[in-house]
Amino acid sequence: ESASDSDIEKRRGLSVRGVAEVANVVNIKKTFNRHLHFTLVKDRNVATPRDYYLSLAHTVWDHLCSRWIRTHQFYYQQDPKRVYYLSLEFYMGRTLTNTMANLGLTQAVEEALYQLGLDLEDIEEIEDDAGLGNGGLGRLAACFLDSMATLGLAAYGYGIRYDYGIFQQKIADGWQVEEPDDWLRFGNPWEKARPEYLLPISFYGRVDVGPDGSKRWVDAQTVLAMPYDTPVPGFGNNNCNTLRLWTAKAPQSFNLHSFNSGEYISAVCDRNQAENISRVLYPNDNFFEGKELRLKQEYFLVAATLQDIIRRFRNSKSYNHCFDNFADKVAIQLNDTHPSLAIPELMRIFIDQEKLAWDAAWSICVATFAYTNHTILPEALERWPVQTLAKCLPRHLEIIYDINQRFLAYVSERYPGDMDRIRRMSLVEEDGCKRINMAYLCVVGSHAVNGVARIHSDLIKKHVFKDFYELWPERFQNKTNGITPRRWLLLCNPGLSDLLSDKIGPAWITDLDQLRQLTDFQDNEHVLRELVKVKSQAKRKFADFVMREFKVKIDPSSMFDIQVKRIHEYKRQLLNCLHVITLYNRIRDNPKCKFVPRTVMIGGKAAPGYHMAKLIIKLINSVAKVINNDPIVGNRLRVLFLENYRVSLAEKIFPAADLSEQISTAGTEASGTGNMKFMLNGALTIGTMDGANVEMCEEMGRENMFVFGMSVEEVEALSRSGYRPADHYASSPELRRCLDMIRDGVFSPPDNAGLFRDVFDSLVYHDRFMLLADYKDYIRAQDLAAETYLDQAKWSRMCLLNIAAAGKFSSDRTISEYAKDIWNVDPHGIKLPAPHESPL
Ligand code: T68
Repeated sequence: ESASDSDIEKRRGLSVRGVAEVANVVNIKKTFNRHLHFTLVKDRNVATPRDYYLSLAHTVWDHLCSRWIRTHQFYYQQDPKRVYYLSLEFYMGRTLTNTMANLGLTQAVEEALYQLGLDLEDIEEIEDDAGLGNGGLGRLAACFLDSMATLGLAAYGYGIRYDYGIFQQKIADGWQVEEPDDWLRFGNPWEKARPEYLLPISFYGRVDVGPDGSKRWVDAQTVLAMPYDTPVPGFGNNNCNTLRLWTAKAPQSFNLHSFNSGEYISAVCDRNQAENISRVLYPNDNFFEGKELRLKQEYFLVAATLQDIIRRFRNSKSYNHCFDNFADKVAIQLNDTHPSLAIPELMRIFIDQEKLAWDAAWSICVATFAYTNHTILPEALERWPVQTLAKCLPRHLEIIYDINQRFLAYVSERYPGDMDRIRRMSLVEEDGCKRINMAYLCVVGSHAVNGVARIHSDLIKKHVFKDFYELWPERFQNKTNGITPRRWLLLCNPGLSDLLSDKIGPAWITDLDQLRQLTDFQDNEHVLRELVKVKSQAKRKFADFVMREFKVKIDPSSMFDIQVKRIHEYKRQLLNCLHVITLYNRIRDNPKCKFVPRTVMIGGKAAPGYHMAKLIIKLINSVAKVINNDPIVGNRLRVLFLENYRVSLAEKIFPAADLSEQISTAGTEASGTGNMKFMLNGALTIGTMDGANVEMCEEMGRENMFVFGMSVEEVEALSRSGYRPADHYASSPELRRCLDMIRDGVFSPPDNAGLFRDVFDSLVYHDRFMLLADYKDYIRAQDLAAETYLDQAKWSRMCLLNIAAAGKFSSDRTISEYAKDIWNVDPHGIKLPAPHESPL
């Protein structure tokens, strides 16, 4: 129709995907062909889809290089304060589409490939995710890099270049099976190795005391750290920061004794030992595993990074041959306690190597470091056994003891005679096996400590760090998490992006608060219909994908009810299951009843050693099998486990979602960030008053969210008064029936009727996360969601108001707050000239 033609024209004019200028298109085609010939050494007859992907990646890379070099020249000249984001995880996902979007190349590339007879979307699908993270914590680091580059901060990400990222999840007979994620198999076109900048890292050995009492770490073994740099382009500002990832290399001298004693072959083979440090990401989320290899990874990152930071400081213009102004020029953010050894390591460098006095060194450290806490679950807190530290890092253990001694002296000065307080606040836990509480070390060694959503920041002040908050209230802050609107709207949802830019202009991309303008359209039927159309298209597209990829047919007109996140008892995927079984029973009891068709999709990885999480996956698949094959159900209810949930699959899911499940027990999910991605893409939330849900609800208004369940205060009160899940089992017939079905083998394989007994027992006799207490209110909220879904006008209006209220959850806002309140840096905000425009 003609109206939509002019719509398309109008949107082209507004397009934020760059302009397909003829000159650009010609240039891109030329470069693409040149890379196919000279870099891949292929012609069009023998080129594989991967060759096309790599040619395109190299073409786009060429557009990054000048911007990357010039950004770092600019930082050298201006010498702003540098921000270092230290993280054991950077969950980056794919890079091609993001780079094109941030460089404004998308349109030109699309056109160039079209002229070459190739399809951009097919090519994009070739790229493997960089899965160097578990979930929220690692993805947050990736969103922060995008925002720091877009805001023009002189910021660096520092992490480990794992050979194997988060495992690939396969489902076999309903069970999770892990496969290694060999993501570097075909090479990585987005990194530049820097083998010329190797740094030595020490392990083991002992502490030597000099005649003057000075300490030295001696007889240590050495492993080398080799940096690989990945460019991090900002959106539309010609800025390009660096993510530096370290890989472990054995030094030439490694195992020299064996070489010389004729054990040549086994000595060469043993080099692997050293290089295993960066082999594989530990696949636990919200769980501490005290393995020596993990400790070595943590120290490896920290030691390599601090050498690099100090080298850069020494080479900078403001270096006065001392460290007095170090903290004015360097901010180091610790992403959870995983890089917490940075605190004793910087002290070791200052004292043992630079010969600073303790007090001078300590004030610089505290002024430099800041720490972000991501969880209050006790099993996730890092408490390293003193023995492990003594063996791997003897000098650091001594320094930690020294820190503790001075700290406790200060505490007893402030609270004379309060011995219990001193015991509680000690960095060294004495009960049972002696351990160091790394979170306490971070609080003592940082000038700022933050939680990741308001409710979480309040809880850490009340519980985990109560004594520390009393001592230093000024250290404690909140920084509510955010997500980058570039990846999580512009790039993953072009249909919605175009609609938004059409209605309110494209400024939302770097100023997400602009979305508030949408409120003006809340009663505009035309706009609401367009919104419904965009959602339906995304749902059809996802249904096609599910058909192709999983060979499962789903109905795009049913409500897409989705829970995607790591599988964990506190996230309560089992509560979702109980709802699904409840719906199933209602259909079976009353096959003629009015029913809002639903497709319930659940996805996520279980940590390989987490037995209950793996059993939950098996249960979901078993429930799906029974329901999907029951002819009485027909297409009213479908259940689907989404295999191998990861960043690139998430990008397909959020645009297609109607209902977002955010159902953790109040007080357990520090923030959540998936919740924000659903909201930004126009899904409605069914959720508890937990994590960032609280603030989402506040932004959109309670009438626009399906809120249910106990509040934190109610959870705490119930715990105190003694929670008895069996009472709920006894008193609610609908709930009891679901649980009995799980116990009695309705979903079990024929040869193993008792398979889900542990699930039943865990819920009815323990129920640590109080699912049974929240069941009834959850079902009420689900029924309300279904009823609302029937009223399309109302539902779409709520969607619009959700999107309109999502501005706060931009990681640009989060990073601006870190910059101002923690790092004391100014986003330079200026746009650098493009390489062809002018010299710096
Ligand atoms: C998550 N934490 C929080 N941890 O659970 C989530 N843990 O609420 C929050 O939104 C997110 O952090 C960002 O702040 C994690 O993802 C881990 O992945 C993890 C990894 C290793 C060890 C412990």
